[in-house]
Amino acid sequence: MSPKLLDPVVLKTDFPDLHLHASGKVRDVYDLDDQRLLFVATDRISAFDYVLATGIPNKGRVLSQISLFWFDFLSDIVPNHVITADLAKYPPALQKYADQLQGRSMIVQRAQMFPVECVVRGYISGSAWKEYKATGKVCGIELPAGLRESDAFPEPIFTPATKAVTGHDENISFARMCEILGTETSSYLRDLTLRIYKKAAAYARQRGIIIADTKFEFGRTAKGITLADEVLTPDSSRFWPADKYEPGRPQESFDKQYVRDYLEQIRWNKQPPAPALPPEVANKTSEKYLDAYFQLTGRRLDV
Ligand code: Q0N
Repeated sequence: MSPKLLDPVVLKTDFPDLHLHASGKVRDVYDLDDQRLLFVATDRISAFDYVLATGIPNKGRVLSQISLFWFDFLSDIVPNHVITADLAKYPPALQKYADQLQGRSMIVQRAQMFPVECVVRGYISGSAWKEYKATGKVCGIELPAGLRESDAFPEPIFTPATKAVTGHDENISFARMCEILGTETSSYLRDLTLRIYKKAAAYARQRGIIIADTKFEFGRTAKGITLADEVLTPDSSRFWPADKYEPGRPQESFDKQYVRDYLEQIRWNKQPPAPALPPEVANKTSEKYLDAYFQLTGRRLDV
């Protein structure tokens, strides 16, 4: 048996002849031509709002493959921006970057992105729980009294948000969304978001994962309103292990719990620079991502 070579962790992509179009905490998007972008998921991980100094082996690959799974699963409801994730079909000029791109990238259709994030919540958690405790409402939506932290809402709720100048998400009312995008587009995006969430959450629940909430980004392409960005990953959603679900308290994160526990244990002040993770924590977390992929899809990601 030949020893398996360790996968290099991709923290920074390095494509000297490509122009960076947009970059986030975890993903980098490059311009290809007037129709297409190259979308790359790195192994970066954020916790408590900061990108940590250490990457998680294979995280970018797992998140890409989870997204691709959902794009396909949802393709009867909504068109998506994926052109191909098959490296052999990438332009010749990208072939020299095969090591960086393999399994963690896609070529996507350029879309006219809507400047509103379509957030849907099936369970009350995080900022929504704080707001409900204080006001009885979530993003202006009246809710029944007596909900406990992490309870399911009677029906999933649509709570749109915009990217504030700070880079933080700012919740907006549906009425405000209608001022930005118009009533027709907003109603369409809301209904589509709820349909997508319900179909995906029912599937995941059968497979032992609760998708407590998630965020979609849509744009307009020749195919009409198109699902873009990454979808229904542990980075864009709260995934909870169903077998440990217990309302009345915050739930463990499927993927980041070891990371958060470690950062609390070392009493990081949550100010930059963000610390590095010990290899055991990074490797354990890597396993959690691989487990999530297997639990959702029934497929093993060979790494
Ligand atoms: C795009 N963003 C914001 C990745 C996600 N298909 C598209 N067409 C045009 N623009 C975009 C997409 C997509 N997806 C969306 N940036 C570019 C979200 N980004 C932030 C960085 O990480």
